[in-house]
Amino acid sequence: MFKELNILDEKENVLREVSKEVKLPLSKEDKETIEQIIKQLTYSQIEEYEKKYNLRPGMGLAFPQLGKLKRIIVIVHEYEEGKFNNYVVVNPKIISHSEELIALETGEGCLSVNRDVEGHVPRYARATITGFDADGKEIKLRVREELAVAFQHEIDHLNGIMFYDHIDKNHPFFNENEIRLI
Ligand code: LHY
Ligand code: NI
Repeated sequence: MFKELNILDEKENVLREVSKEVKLPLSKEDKETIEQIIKQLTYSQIEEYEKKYNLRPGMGLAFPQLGKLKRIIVIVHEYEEGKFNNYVVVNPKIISHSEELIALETGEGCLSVNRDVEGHVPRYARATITGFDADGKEIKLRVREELAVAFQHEIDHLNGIMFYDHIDKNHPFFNENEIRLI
C-alpha cells in the first residue's frame, strides 16, 4: 500500500516561516512521517514506481513542506544506479563549509514549486553538517557536490527560504569562471 504525501505549494505562507527545533526522542508520528518521505522519495526515483504512482521525481524534502514546522530534513541520494542512501537529519546545522561555490547547471527546482524558475543558485561546494538521526543519535556528515546542494536546499526550507531567493535578478546565470557548474 502506498499513500502519497500532500506536499504544500509555494503559495502557502507556512513555507516562509522558520521551523522549530525538535525535542528528542522523536514522536512515533514524526518517525512514521520520515518513513513515508523516504518511501516516496525512493519510489519517485525508480521509474517503475514513479510511473505507477505518478510521482514527481525528487531527492529531498523538509518537514515544513508538509505543513509541519519542525527542523527535520530527509534526503534519498542515488549514489549509484539503483542504489540509495537515506539521510535523516533532525535539527541540522552547517558548522563549516568551503569557500568554493557551485551551482546546478540546469538550475534547481522544488517539489513545492510547480513552475520553471530560471537561474543559477550559488551553493557551497562542500559542507559539514551536524544534527541527530531518527534515533536521536548525534551525527556529523561531510557532503559535497549534488548532495551538498540538496542539504543546503532542504535546510533553507527550515528557515523559510526558497531556492529562487538566491537567484540574482540582474545576473541570473553564471559562467564557469564565476562559479563551478555541476
Ligand atoms: N526537492 C527537489 C528535488 O528534486 C529539489 C532539489 C533539487 C533539492 C536538487 C535538492 C537538490 O528533490 C525539494 O524541493 N525539496 O525541498
Ligand atoms: Ni524544495
